[in-house]
Amino acid sequence: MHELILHHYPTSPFAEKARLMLGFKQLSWRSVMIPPVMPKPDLTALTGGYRRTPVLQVGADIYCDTALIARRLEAEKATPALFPEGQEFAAATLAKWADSVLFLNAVSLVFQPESMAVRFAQVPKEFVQTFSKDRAQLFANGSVSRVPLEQAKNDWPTFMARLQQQLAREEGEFLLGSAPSIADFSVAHCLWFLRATPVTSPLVDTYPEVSAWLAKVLGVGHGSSSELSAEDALRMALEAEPAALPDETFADPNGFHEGQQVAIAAVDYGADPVEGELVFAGLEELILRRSDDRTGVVHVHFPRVGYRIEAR
Ligand SMILES: N[C@@H](CCC(=O)N[C@@H](CS)C(=O)NCC(=O)O)C(=O)O
Repeated sequence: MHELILHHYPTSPFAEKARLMLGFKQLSWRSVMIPPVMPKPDLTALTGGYRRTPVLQVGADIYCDTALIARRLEAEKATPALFPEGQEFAAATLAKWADSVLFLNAVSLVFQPESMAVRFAQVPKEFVQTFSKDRAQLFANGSVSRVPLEQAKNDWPTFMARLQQQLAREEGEFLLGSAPSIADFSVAHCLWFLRATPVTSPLVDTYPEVSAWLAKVLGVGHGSSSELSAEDALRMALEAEPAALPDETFADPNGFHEGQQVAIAAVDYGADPVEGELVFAGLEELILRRSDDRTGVVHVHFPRVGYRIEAR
């Protein structure tokens, strides 16, 4: 059995979502630190160009996006469930809303000048410039643009009031019932992000039921992790064979076929294409086979939803 390897950095909200999901399932994992800005030569040797954070590696299988990382973790250990039985649609849909709408509102609020000044107070000015340029580039080739700060300020209190209202009901301990699900982790990582600076933390802390729920969700912890160098992670990919393909019929609504050379990219942002041979296309997952001198043959996995396939 291969180890679970998370490529991430401490301040990334989506990485926090992945760490919490690992903690929820009480898994052991290896932690590889990646840079928060491009270039990321070790990460992109594994992914073929996907640059977003985090990425999960299991031997020679590379999982992009927390929406799919969640499904891989569910396959690793079924209980407790991230997608509880009978709530599969509600859990995935609420998570998707939080990961897109709620997250982009949080980004606007966190990156407002007053908050940035505090967040980057101890960071050299050159890095702040590099970071701003990198994030402008991240959004340059995708379908979404940043939420204007005024709009985020306008919408945020309504989101929090709705959440507060639901959580205030005695029976609603977590968003979909008595146990956490992926929906809780997707909402929580956005709030965790705002809590990181005193300028934006009141946007969470002034809602007592929300704060109490957030403390419980963050309280699941991160499981047990140990550090791993990027070099060792690449070597582990090189020495491993990709896992067997899913036991599901290859089916693509746009007629892409098994063995076709394609590129796959996120639609929203960070839309850098990854080229390879399409070896699997299912309802939730797309898999590309590609190789790199440093990793050998790897299978790069993407969620179906929110990613597009192009012929090459
Ligand atoms: N839908 C993706 C979004 C990931 C995402 O936006 N990650 C941010 C960090 S929280 C990112 O990649 N920022 C640029 C970077 O880390 O290079 C997921 O669920 O993993």
